[in-house]
Amino acid sequence: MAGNRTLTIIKPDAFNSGKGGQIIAHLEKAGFKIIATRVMRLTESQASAFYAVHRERPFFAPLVRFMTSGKCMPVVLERSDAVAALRTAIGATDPAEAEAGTVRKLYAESKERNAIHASDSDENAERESRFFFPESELV
Ligand code: FUP
Repeated sequence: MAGNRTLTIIKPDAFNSGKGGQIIAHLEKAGFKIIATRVMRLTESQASAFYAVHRERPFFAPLVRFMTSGKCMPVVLERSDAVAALRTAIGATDPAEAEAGTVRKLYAESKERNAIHASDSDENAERESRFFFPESELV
């Protein structure tokens, strides 16, 4: 993937309120190309595995509950400097602290229900992309 791909998830709050298309359009305008996508409802075991790094944190159980509360939309995106560019495009974890015009400022309800996930490193982008998509869909 070497720096030009990342993984986003349009989370259940945004997807279920019909914001998925607008968020994809926002990301395409920011220069991202869609490589792979699907619509799915995470199981508790999938959400727990995806967020395993946070399992000791007090927000882990509510996070897993939220992420399994409805359908979501994982998307592999391609652009130069993809990880950093997507983190900039989505804004801070808490929409109250996010820059104007970012996805979270525009679409997130709260720090807990914050509309979108973005990988935080090239290594995690690759791991998270493989979590959702077979190799054959990532060519
Ligand atoms: P981010 O990389 O911006 O998605 O943020 P983190 O990796 O720190 O957190 C992952 C998810 O855990 C957030 F998107 C929302 C949730 N979270 C909380 O619910 N409360 C917190 O205090 C921090 C994170």
